Parts: sequence; C-alpha cells; structure tokens
Amino acid sequence: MRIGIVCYPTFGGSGVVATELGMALADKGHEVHFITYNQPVRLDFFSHRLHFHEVVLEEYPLFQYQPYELALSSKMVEVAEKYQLEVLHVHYAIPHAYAAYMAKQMLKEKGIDIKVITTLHGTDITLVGSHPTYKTAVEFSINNSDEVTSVSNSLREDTLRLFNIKKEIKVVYNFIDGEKYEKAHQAECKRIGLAQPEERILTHVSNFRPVKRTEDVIRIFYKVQKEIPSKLLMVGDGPDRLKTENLAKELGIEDKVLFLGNSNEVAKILCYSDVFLLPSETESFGLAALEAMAANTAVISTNAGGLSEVNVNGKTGYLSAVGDVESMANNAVIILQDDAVLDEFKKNAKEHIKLFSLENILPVYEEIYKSCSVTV
Ligand code: GMT
Repeated sequence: MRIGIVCYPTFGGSGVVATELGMALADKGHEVHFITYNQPVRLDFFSHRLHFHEVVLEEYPLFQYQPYELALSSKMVEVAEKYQLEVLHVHYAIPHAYAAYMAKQMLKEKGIDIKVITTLHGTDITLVGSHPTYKTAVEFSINNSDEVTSVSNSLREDTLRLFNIKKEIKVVYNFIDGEKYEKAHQAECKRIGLAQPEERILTHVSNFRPVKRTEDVIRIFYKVQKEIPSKLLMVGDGPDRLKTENLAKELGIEDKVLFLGNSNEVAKILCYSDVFLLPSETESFGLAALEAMAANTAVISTNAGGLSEVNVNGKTGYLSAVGDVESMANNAVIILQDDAVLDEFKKNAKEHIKLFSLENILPVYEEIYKSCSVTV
C-alpha cells in the first residue's frame, strides 16, 4: 500500500512509534511517506520505499504564530496527489488529525478519496487535547477520522470520558523490535565504563517534562544508593533538566548521577541497566518502559494511566502510587539486593514484551489500513 505518516519528528514516544512503524512497513514492501517539519530522529535509513517530505514554514512578519496546520495540510495534499497515497496515518491528534481532515476535504474536491487513521498517544488527550482551547477541534477531528486507534485501554477510556466520541476507538498497543535490543545487548554492552562491577545501574529516559516527575527519579535513587552501591543514568533533555540536576547536587549524589542528554543510542544505554525508573504523573502507555524491558531491565513505575498494561506488578517490576517515592525506592531495593531476584525480574520483563512484538502489532495496523482503504 501507499501510506502517508504524519508525526512529531522528535524523541517523544509518539514520534518514535510512528517512525518505527513506517520503517517496518517499508521493510514489508509498503511505500511509506513521512510528512513532517524535520527528518524524524529515529529514521535511520532511506530506500526507494521510504520517503521524507519536509513541511516548510514561510516566515511572514504579520504572523505572531506561523500557521503550521495550513502548511501541513497543503503538504499532505501535494504528497497524496503526487504519490497516490491510499491512507494518511496521523500520530498525535493535535494538530495532525485536524490538518488531515482538511487535507481529506481538499483532496475530495480533486476527486481523490483518502482514508485518515488517527492514533491517539496520550497527552494529545489527557493534558493538551482536553483543554478548552483545543477540545472542540480535537473532538471534531477524532469523530471525522476514518479509523481511530489508541495505544492502551486506559487512553481509550480517558478519551471516552473527556470527549463526546461517536467513533469506535480500537486499542492497538505500541510495539517493540525485540531483535534490535537483543543485538545491542550481545554486541555493545560494556558497562564497565560507567560503573564498577559491584555497582547496579538504574536508568531513566524521558523528555524531562513536569509530567515525568524527574525530581522523584533523583529522590528514589537517593534512597536506593544508601542501601545498594549504584549509579543512575539520566537520558533525555527538557524543561525540568536543570532543577533535576540541581537536586542531585543538593543531595550530594552528583558524582553518582550521569546526565547523558538526548541520545539515539537508547538501546545501547539500556543494555547497561538493571532497573528502569518511571515515576510519571500520567502515562498513556510508557514506551520508554517497554524499551527498557526489551533490554532485560526491571521497571519501577507509578500505576498511572496505561502503565499497568505494560509493567506487571511483582513480575516485570513494581507499581506504586504517583509521588510515593518511599515505596518506589523500597521496591527497587527488593529487586536490586539479590542477584537471583534481579535475574528473575529481568527474565520476566524480556518474556513479557513478546505481547508487544512488532510481528504481532504490525499486521493489526495493516489490517486497519486495508479494511478502510477504497482500493483493496
Ligand atoms: O511522554 C511524552 O511526553 C511524549 C508523548 C508523545 O506524545 O510523544 O508520549 C506519549 O506517547 C507515547 C507513545 O504512544 C506513550 O508511550 C507515552 O506514555 C505517552 N505519554 C504520556 O501519556 C505522558
């Protein structure tokens, strides 16, 4: 099939899922066209079946805000017409679903029928989308998509609670390419450069937004390192990074915490890890936790949103209430203090990700494309 994918090209989970999906679809023989304002960060190869079309914004002094949706929907029309796209799969409702609706209407005028699939990812519903500023347009564009998917049952329920939705929302879990993590594990896992042999390694990966509660990560680690010799790797960047670094200094543990910034080498970094910390306020799915599990890492998380659909309490890790630093630290210590226990959690985590394998999820999206496409 000929598929357009619209996403944020950044390190955020929705962009990562969209990019991995596009690359896997191209691998399977589909023609995939990414339409966004930058080359997606995880897009690491090009082929004759994989294309990137940049949405260029013209600066004009009259505009206080550049009208991105207009440029995006015009680009969607141009690409859909030129490459005879059958479906447009938009990731993250704002503003992609709205721009896709506009593109669909413009294409209709040209006698072209394209199907729009909207995948809801989380904050487009729970934090930003339901805000009165955007709610009307988000609700409209969900209801006017041809197909709507959400990345967890929890997000589906949140969407139905927060909006007046008339469309069926299909739950399609995020997926992982387990092989990639296996390769990183076998080939490049040299943890000696980061920690002493007797030290455990804890990791956190996020965009350091307030919703990730990165200061809780530091507080949890502060308690853990009192009991267990360990290091903490902080991967990513964002608005709360500075205050998180400051807290590590204040607590006198800055020599045990490494801030690594944004990285394209998450699989390699995760292969050093024993425990992944994700104390988020809200999390529709927790792709970062799934990636950690694929790299043989136990997960200490909150029980917010869809996290319990990914992390199984007492098996792949533990879940605690948001803000309960004490409980998360105790649980991390339980896992880390005994080699046999740690190995069991790691093994369970690796086993559990099979539920979210690329081989299982990719055909589900293909089926959705086929069932709504006019040409098949
Ligand atoms: O978590 C973020 O801030 C990034 C955000 C995004 O839209 O890229 O992630 C959301 O989508 C991911 C992929 O589906 C999910 O794994 C994350 O849980 C979700 N984030 C939140 O719900 C806060």
